[in-house]
Amino acid sequence: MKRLTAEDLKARMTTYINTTYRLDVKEATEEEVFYALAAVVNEQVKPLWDKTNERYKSEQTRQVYYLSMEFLIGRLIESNLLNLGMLKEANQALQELGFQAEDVFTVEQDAALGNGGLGRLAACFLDSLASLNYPGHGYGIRYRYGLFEQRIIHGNQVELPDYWLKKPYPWEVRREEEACVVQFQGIVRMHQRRNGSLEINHEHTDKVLAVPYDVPVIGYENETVNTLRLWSAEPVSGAPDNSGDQEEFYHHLDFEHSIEQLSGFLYPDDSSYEGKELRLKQQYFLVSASVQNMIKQFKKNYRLSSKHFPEKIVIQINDTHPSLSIPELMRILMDEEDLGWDEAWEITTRVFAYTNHTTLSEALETWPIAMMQKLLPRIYMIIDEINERFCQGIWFDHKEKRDKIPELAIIADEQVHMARLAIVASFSVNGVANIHTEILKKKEMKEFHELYPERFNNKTNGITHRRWLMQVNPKLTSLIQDIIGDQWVKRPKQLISLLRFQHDKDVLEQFAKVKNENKLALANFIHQQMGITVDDQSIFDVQIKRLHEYKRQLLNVFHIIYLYNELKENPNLDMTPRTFIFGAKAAPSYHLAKEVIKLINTVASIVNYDKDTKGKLKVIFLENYNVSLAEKIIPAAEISEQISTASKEASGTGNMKFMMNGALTMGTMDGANVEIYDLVGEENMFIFGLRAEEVLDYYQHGGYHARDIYNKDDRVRRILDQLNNGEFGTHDIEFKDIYYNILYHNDPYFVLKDFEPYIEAHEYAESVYRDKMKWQRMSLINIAHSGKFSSDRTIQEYVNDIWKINPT
Ligand code: GPU
Repeated sequence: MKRLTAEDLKARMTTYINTTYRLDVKEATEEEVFYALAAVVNEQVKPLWDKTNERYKSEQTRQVYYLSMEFLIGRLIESNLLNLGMLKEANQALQELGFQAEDVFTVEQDAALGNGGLGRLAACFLDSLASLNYPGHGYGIRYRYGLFEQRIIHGNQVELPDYWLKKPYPWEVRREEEACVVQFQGIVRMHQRRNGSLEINHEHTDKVLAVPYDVPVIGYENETVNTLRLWSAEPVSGAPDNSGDQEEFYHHLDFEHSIEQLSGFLYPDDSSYEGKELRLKQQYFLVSASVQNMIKQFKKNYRLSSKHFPEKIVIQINDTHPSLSIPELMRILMDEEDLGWDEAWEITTRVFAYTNHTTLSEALETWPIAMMQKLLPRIYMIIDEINERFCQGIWFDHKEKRDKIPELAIIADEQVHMARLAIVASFSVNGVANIHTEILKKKEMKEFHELYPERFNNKTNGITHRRWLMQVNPKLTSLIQDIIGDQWVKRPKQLISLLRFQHDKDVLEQFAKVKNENKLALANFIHQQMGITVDDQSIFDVQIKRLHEYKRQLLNVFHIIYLYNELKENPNLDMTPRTFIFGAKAAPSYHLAKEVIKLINTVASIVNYDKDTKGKLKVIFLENYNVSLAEKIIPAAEISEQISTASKEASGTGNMKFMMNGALTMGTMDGANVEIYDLVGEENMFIFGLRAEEVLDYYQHGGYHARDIYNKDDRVRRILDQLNNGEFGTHDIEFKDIYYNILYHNDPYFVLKDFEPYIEAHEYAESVYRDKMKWQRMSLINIAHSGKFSSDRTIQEYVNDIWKINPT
């Protein structure tokens, strides 16, 4: 396929603008130019997309389907251009047409169809699948409202709806011919057939039409275009014939409205679980439409009987959110394909693989039996049977585990335990970083691991280096290319050749220069957004991620308050200036998390305007943290805060993005930080705090004594008292909840316990920063080792160990 030059792009965009808007280019707005550019991209994509699909069909390719309630894809214009090999050309074309590329790109709304790490991981995986030529597609929900837009008003988070579809979304194609019906509620009747098998009639159901919208997933310079298929909920039929009857008509409108709620909004909870019925409906809506669609395509394109399904299809479920796909496949195989239980089970258990993303108990999904039975009667019957057979199997074949049945059973204490269902039915169960997988095997899923050791495996997360290095940091990318060429683009581990330059002062200076330019750009952005001037010579210390107690933004704030107190006592303190940058959304119902946002903003409002700090301390809370904002911040970061309570962060993926952009990790031995440590060594990052075993040990023995630290450590006592006595805040109750949580609930996330080591790690980091060359060397070593964290490596491991698919 011929790549378009800047001239070609200009010509095509001009034609589009002339004919569609009947305008000259110079009269066009950024928005019109954006749609013109997107149209040109789509023109390029169309034949590649068709060809990819034809190839999969004609070669009867084995394919993987990634089922996920979240795909946090962000903006696509730049990554689509990059992957088509046209990003530079597009930048040039836009400039020559008299537009600022950035202003054109930002017309596109972020598709925020995800909360955080789990959803962004799904997006990176799709990029890697396509870029490595693998036949793999995503199935998700086309939420009309994505993750809420955050405003900060008087320091508080305020949530606004994210109506991202207000303007047409240029990347999606509605595919009405692929629509299908999803059924809820109703009555299940069973008849014994003459041959003894059961006939199932599921009647009087509520029916919803699932209509797919397809988004192309473009591989990097390889002509592969896979599909992200997002389902939208619609009424099965229009208004009734007798719509002359007003009453009836209004009733119908209410009904339509209730159906459209199904794909109405994304639940804003990250790593936490809420047992809301609408969420359960969303989950079944996704999996039923997706599994029906897979079977339909399989039959149409492969002309094989359903027995051959596991040879051609593997389904990866992204946490337990889509785990109802298991009983849904059983249902279709038995009730619609007329297979018996054993045959259906044999097929099902060869198809599913499950990824676990957390050990936090508050995130493990369980659904009340009553709710599931009412909403999904047939599905519940099937889960009940799976459970019955599973428990029988333990009773008879694993006598040694009889007493463990209550903690193994899928249905127990009035609840359906989704992780247990997923483990029992999947041929593979994986965690997302070594330490996380080990904790699953030894603690949370110990009993299951003993039953099925062969199912458990690790797949350390990754990020696409195309977006998170090449797209977001063009300066660093071209510097790396100047130094080691571009082999690493296709083989990111080749970044390791940078190591040869770790003592090359000239090279280190060049890296420093790039970082400084990126810092300046971020400083300008901050100024323009918030009117605050930050010192571009200060250390840019960044923590951007969802707000959670376990991620310990609070520890970060305590450090800032400590520095502020020091400066107040000694305004002439010799301290390298710091800029602390935060971005974080809190789940709307998560009170303590919102308090921490308020605290960060309150500290900012005090510190930033206090003359005694002499500009040495700045605290910036950037509102509405999302993928596009991350893309601006990460290239400019120098310290990457990855400070979760050890054992709590399954992997983290932000840590990898920062490392790849040359920031040094300030972190606990948690999640994938441990694997960064294994690569770069303790001398090239700042490790501090309790280890996972210590934390787990404390939990087993009822925690530690937070109060002792309060009593002994003046710095800690001062900070907590400041929170309690209203020194921060406009009225004196503002931060009491945080105070009480630490002292009266015994600091469940070990903030005080890790305070001193954290302060020391920061002091050490500051001392290293004074030695510019040393810092740059550490930074270079981090970039050099970051290739391991390309999601290309992760995907290759899924392919080799789980999916067994072939590149085309
Ligand atoms: N994660 Br469970 C989410 O982002 N949302 C969730 O609901 C659950 C987990 C995250 C983990 O917290 C993070 O450590 C991990 O890197 C990410 O999933 C991707 O695996």
